[in-house]
Amino acid sequence: MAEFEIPRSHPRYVSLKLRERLVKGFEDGLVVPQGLIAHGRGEAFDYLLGEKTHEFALKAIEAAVAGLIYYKPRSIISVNGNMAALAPDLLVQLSEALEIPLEVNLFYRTEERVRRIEEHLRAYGAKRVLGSQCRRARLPGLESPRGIVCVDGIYSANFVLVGIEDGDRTEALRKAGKVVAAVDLNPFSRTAQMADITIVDELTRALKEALKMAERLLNTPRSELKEILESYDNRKVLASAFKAILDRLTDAANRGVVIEP
Ligand code: PTJ
Repeated sequence: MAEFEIPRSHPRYVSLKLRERLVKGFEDGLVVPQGLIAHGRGEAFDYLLGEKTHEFALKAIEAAVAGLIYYKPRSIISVNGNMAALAPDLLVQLSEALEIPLEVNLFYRTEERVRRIEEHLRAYGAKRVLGSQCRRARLPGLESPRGIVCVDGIYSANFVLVGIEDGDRTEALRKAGKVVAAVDLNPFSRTAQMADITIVDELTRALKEALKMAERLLNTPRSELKEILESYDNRKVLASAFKAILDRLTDAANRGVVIEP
């Protein structure tokens, strides 16, 4: 692809940079073409949400990080092509800060892509990555080869963080008895609806907040982590996400303006 530098002054700089990362990820064999389409759907929902991290997302991020710490050593961060292309640095930082492994787990799985994504994460400093070399098992309820997971990773985990994920797998993980936290900009999606903890936010924004949250929660007593998890109400969080979209649309419908000239 021809080199094109997006000027920092561009009003949509952040969004365009994320697109570039995905396109580069596609060219490097990390991202599938379907991942580019998935990103577009995410962008549309991000517009509706006003492209910011809402209070309801922070609540979900707090619960997700509390869960990752509480369920250690049986927690894991599942990484697909889009996540690896968009936020390799943040994923590695979170994995290192929490001492929780990353597992490359793909919807459109090929061994070559698993290996590439793993190498990509290692190039960003990941020390705990599962994927190509692990002892394998099959997640019940998912057709081959999508259900291939690592025995010492997702298969035996009690808590799984997923992002930009297909609904089928979230459902299969839930059926396998795992607590699932999901990052998904679309609160209507199967993943958003099926997860125990739904972070309705853009992946890179959510991970930045998760890192701050990790710093705060790492030394929190287990009893408090448990309390955060027990008092968390995903229905309420999802309802707030729908309401945020509704309020923004109502305001736009009343005024006909969303960008002040
Ligand atoms: O790398 P693979 O093989 O595992 O495949 C990855 C894709 C993304 C192709 C696969 O998981 C897929 O098809 O996902 P879906 O069913 O299109 O769902 C993706 C969801 O993530 C949609 O609800 C999008 O709105 C949402 N989404 C897209 N980009 C982002 C996002 N959510 C948060 N942050 C984003 N940047």
